[in-house]
Amino acid sequence: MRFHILTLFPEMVEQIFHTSIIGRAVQKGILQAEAVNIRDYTTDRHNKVDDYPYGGGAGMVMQAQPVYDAWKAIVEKIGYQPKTVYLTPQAPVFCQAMAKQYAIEQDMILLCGHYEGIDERVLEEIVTDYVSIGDYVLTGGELPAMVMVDAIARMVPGVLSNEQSASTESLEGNLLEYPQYSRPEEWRGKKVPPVLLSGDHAKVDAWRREQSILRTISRRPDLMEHAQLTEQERGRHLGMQQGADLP
Ligand code: 6GU
Repeated sequence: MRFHILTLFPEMVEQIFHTSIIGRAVQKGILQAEAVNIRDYTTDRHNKVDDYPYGGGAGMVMQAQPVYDAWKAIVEKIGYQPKTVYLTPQAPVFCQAMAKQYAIEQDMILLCGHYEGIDERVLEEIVTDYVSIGDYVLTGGELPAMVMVDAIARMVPGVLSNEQSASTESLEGNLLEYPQYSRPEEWRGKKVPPVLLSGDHAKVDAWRREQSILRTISRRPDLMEHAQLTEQERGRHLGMQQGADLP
């Protein structure tokens, strides 16, 4: 998969292409990633990429021309129009299911805005998907783009080692992960749950499953509505989720 990040601050996003798991996947050729500097495409003689908003108001707006031409250059290079995501808080919130979906794309363009946003006309022309990473405001789309690249990249086959991908994941089936323990067996008087030392794999699995459910109920009750539970599990835990002492 190839990521193309349209940004005014390429140095901000380039680090993740060289670091850790994503960096290794780039080296192995499973992933490609490039940051395209929107400013390289301005036709303004002073290299300007923004201007005052029509109608007045605070801040500056990124102009359509450099964004469009930078996008067009990518499209011409790869020979088709890939999914083009504009990172904005005015959009549906990114989630694991979306990460899995995007991971099947051959190419993806991520458009990072700054200032008060980007001229609406170029967005209408090039953007296929609007995505936010949560209900708070950031100064630009670069951090959100990096969040998306990381979450999507690790879903691309071959990026994670077998060992890593085999590990049960938080949010699989909309449940949080169970707690983990490592040596020593006792630390500050706190013991590792005995079942984990029992060597009984079926029991360990059952305990972990139960912990996942309990943790989701207590930390992220909003996920329970979509959690993939068996009828038995639902029956066992339903009372905990809603007021247990209703008549
Ligand atoms: Cl995607 N962009 C910006 N600028 N702020 C955000 C965001 C995106 N998601 C949450 N806040």
